[in-house]
Amino acid sequence: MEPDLEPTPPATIVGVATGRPDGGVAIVRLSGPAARTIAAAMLTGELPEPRVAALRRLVLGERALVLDMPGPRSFTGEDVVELHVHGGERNVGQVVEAALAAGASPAGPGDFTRRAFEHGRLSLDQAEGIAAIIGAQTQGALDQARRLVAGELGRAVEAVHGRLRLLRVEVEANLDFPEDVSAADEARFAETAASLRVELEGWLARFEGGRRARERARVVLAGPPNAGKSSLFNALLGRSRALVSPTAGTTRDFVEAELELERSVALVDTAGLREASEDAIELAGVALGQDQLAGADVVIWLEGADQPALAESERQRWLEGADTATVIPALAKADLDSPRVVAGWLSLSAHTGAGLDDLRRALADAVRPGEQWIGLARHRQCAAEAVEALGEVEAQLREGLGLELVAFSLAVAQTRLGAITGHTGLGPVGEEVLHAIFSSFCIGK
Ligand SMILES: Nc1nc2c(ncn2[C@@H]2O[C@H](COP(=O)(O)OP(=O)(O)O)[C@@H](O)[C@H]2O)c(=O)[nH]1
Ligand SMILES: [Mg+2]
Repeated sequence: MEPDLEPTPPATIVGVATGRPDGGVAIVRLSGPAARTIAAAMLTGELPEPRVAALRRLVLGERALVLDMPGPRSFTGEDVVELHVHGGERNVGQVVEAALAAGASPAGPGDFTRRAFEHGRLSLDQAEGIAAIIGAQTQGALDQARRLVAGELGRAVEAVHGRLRLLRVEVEANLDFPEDVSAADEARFAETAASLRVELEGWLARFEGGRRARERARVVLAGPPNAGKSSLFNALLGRSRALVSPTAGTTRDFVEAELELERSVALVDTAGLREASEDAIELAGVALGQDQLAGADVVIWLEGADQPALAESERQRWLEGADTATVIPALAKADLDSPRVVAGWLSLSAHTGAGLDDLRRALADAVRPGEQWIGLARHRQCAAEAVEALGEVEAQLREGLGLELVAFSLAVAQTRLGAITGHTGLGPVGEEVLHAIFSSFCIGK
């Protein structure tokens, strides 16, 4: 039998592009080779002229504003038809049912965006940017997501990727004639690989700044019981949010509130840290406080000026879990007569407000994101793997291991870097990567 050489055409999918619960209008979107035929079958009249919205009556009785966007100049790159209908679960459900009855298949999560990627309308990082816009919780996250969609990261990746490709091609061109490669050529290869690695290492550092700009920084108040943490927490917020009492062990849970500095941060008050308590609830509070320390970006370490100094080793032991945080040490209750002072520590009074401006300034400095750039966790991972492969290239050249290995490591670097945009130049991006990205979308996107 003759093998069937015709590839099966992709299914035409239907999904609701607007959110749930519905607003006044819902958009039912069709994409695929049969989008226009299916839409035409759902309408009583003709499809409107391409890219011109027109009101039509649907066979099922509902009216729709219809928009026909023939491919390839559409979001997915395929023929797309949008039906803007009234919202309402029952109504919209019936419109979708009518499309299914006319031959459409239900869209899965991210299917429209995935088709856009597959037809070259979007790169992977832009598709991730769309998901990031939808999920953005902070202004920093939204700004970065928009920059991703605008293609800023993708363009930078393409530039470095192009230089990497040139180097690989040059090395590969010499594979058959290794005797023609001089030491000077090898030194030049190593130099180019090193400069690409340094550039990507710079990205890694700036990706971290980007992450900090996207996420709200966590500032955790910690220290022994009765230091004045809850009083300071309330004073910084300008209102009584946490309980204050002369009885040590009053704060048992942690309390969190938003504090506006240059940008808003999460300020967290914790139970005082001490081991000697017999009280199970207080001990549980101490454990919660330690969890908070582990997730802290900044720790305000507070001791009362009226309290005996804690041994440095004990302080360090409490702060062990907060190893990546910036620690700002401070003494509270500076208004008391002859209080303790420690060089390099802030002196504060929650009662008089003394030193609070200095503390606010120190906090704002500590949470300022620094040089920042867009780069989600997957991008960071890809760039880190490319850096590693370039390191191998340098080592292989240094040790004279042969150009085959060098060419292989360069191909690895090129593939890893290209995986950011999905354009590796060396074969397709793995299905598991695509699945992980697009399955995080909602249906209809
Ligand atoms: N004089 C003075 N007393 C304070 C100050 N801050 C807190 N205190 C007192 O210290 C005790 C413990 O305060 P609290 O905020 O509950 O400490 P925490 O256990 O660290 O949360 C309370 O009696 C407070 O009134 C301050 O700035 N000046
Ligand atoms: Mg307290």
